[in-house]
Amino acid sequence: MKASVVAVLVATLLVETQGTFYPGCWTPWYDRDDPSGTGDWETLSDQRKLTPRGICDEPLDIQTRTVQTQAPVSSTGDIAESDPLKGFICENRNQIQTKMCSDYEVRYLCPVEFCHPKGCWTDWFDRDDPTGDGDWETLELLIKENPGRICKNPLHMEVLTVSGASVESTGDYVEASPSSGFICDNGKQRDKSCHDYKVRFYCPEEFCLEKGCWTDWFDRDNPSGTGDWETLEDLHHEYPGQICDFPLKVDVQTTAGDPVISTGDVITASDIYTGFICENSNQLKPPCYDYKIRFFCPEEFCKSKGCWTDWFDRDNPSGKGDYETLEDLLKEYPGQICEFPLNIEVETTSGNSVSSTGDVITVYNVVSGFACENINQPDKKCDDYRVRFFCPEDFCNSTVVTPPHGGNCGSPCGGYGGQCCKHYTVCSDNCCDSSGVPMDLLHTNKQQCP
Ligand SMILES: [Ca+2]
Ligand SMILES: [Ca+2]
Ligand SMILES: [Ca+2]
Ligand SMILES: [Ca+2]
Repeated sequence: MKASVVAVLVATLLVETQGTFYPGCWTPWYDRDDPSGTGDWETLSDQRKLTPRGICDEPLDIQTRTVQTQAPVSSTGDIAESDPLKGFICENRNQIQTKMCSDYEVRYLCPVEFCHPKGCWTDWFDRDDPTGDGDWETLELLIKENPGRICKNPLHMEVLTVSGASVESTGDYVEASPSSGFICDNGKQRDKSCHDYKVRFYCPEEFCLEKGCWTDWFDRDNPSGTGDWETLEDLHHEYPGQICDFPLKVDVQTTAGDPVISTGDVITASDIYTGFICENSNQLKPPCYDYKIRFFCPEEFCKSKGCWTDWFDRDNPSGKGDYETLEDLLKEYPGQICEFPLNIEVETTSGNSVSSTGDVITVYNVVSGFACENINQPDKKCDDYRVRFFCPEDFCNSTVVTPPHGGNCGSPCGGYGGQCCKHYTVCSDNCCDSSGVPMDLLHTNKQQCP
């Protein structure tokens, strides 16, 4: 029997609706209309005109509730019709007792092909070779050896040979599941030998949200026309490559930096599928405020936008161990490493992989950096490692301008022995060493900005 790797790749987004589980996902709640005219017209076709990326062509189900109290239609006594393919309509003329419909919002259940789950793929991992008992790429060992880089509860996994071929093509008998990882046991093969495989995992939203990045703020529209339209579709068009296809979170403020709720504007849409829409016609006091928007994108996107630092080797394992922590490195190499790296890479100073040394690693993640402690090793001695970090784009684009600039850093520079220079990462004057590298970003005078 051959274990089916395909099976673990099938998306398993199950949504419960009326006691039945469907593979799919609910859209955000939409409230397009008010009942003040002829009724509350929350039709699918009208909503899709506003938010084409936000709803599938043929929803499987629809849910409706009042905007104010989030109560079902049955609780208001309104006579209304609702259909997943048509949307929701409550006409005032059909109401006998109330004369006017309540204000409703709707959401739709879309099929799984439409859903863009808010998870993310890890890097590919290949910790083992099939030379011993087989190729053991188990989740437990991978997490232990790559702390912070794989979630504890992956939703899916993918397996390929290290050269990129499918498992099916090798004919190997393998065991694979997202909860335990991958094993190819040489003893279970007809020819007593496995191929060498690599694996990656699909992790849930919470894990990805720790690892993504915010885009810049965008403000493409003004409310002078029909409203302020900061839709994802328009923004993708106007700023190609600057926003991921499927953002994980959205953040909106007025261009003055105030929260949306402070304006009192009635917002048509503000979600990861649509972006942001404020229509002047929906406001008691038009026009809408002018808003700006930014998106939180998955790590994969962020990684395509940054740069690797140099390799750093600040410590030797001669004391308690080899401590290449981010905190120490930031102190010793100010301006050369970003404060919030997106990725970390570690190897021995002679260029070998961490897994090849067999050392038990204490710390290995983008937040804390790397540490190997001698006491944890069977031979009581760590190898000597070096680290580098992957930094966000704004850090990579920053330039250090060396003097002549002089004199705006104030007194701290004298005290720290440096000279004044300008560092665009923080948009401020810094005390720099002779090569123009800021000595310590804490000792800055933020008065001067280009
Ligand atoms: Ca409504
Ligand atoms: Ca392998
Ligand atoms: Ca705007
Ligand atoms: Ca070292």
